[in-house]
Amino acid sequence: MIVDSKDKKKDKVAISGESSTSILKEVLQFKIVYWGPGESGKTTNYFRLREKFDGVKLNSGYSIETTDGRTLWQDSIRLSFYLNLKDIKFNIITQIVTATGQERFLSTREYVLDGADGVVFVADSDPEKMEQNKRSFRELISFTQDKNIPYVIQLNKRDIETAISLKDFKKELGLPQAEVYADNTLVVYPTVALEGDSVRLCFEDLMMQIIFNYFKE
Ligand SMILES: Nc1nc2c(ncn2[C@@H]2O[C@H](COP(=O)(O)OP(=O)(O)OP(=O)(O)O)[C@@H](O)[C@H]2O)c(=O)[nH]1
Ligand SMILES: [Mg+2]
Repeated sequence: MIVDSKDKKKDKVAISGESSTSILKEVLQFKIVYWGPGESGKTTNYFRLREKFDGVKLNSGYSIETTDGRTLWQDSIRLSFYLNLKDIKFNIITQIVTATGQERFLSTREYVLDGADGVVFVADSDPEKMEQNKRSFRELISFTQDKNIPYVIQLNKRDIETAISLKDFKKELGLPQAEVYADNTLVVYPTVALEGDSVRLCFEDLMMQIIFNYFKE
């Protein structure tokens, strides 16, 4: 779990927004991309994370939109965390980027994915958006399959009345019906990005996978 400087009580966890007295060994830079169909809630995730990690942000971030509130190019922000492994301190700089879900911007989407260390796939709970969910998921897999990039799947808008069941969603996307994988991460993260529910959990679990991947290599 990642904690920012306001969350000092959770110090036993590995990552924090606070510098400690141990010697800084290395600065690691990662990039996380929020990917998914148009209007599934990627920019909303971005705004909630920006609020939740207010204490550790390195810049104020930007959000480039069309006049109707759709992402034209991307949203981006950089956050700084510290990871203490034994007596070695790592400064982890994470850039969060959201891709536009608009169909007509396929080429910019691929560009945004360039250099990604991890992806949050944001799907929409609206059953009428299932085809878009599937298309976007296939697109993501086709761009990432050779690169072994970790990703987590978020099923957003769990608050809507007609929300698809988790079971049906997993079936449609060809995912295992189990709730968790062996490493305890969820197969699907149900979220209400509008309220900020589980947005941080989803982000932190992906960060842990990215860090684990980094040290494994
Ligand atoms: N009911 C509900 N609405 C949500 C939720 N998350 C986002 N929305 C709404 O969905 C709409 C689209 O949200 P955005 O965050 O702009 O979606 P996006 O994925 O960035 O869209 P593009 O950039 O156009 O691909 C907005 O009206 C949000 O308020 C949620 O959890 N529940
Ligand atoms: Mg957007």
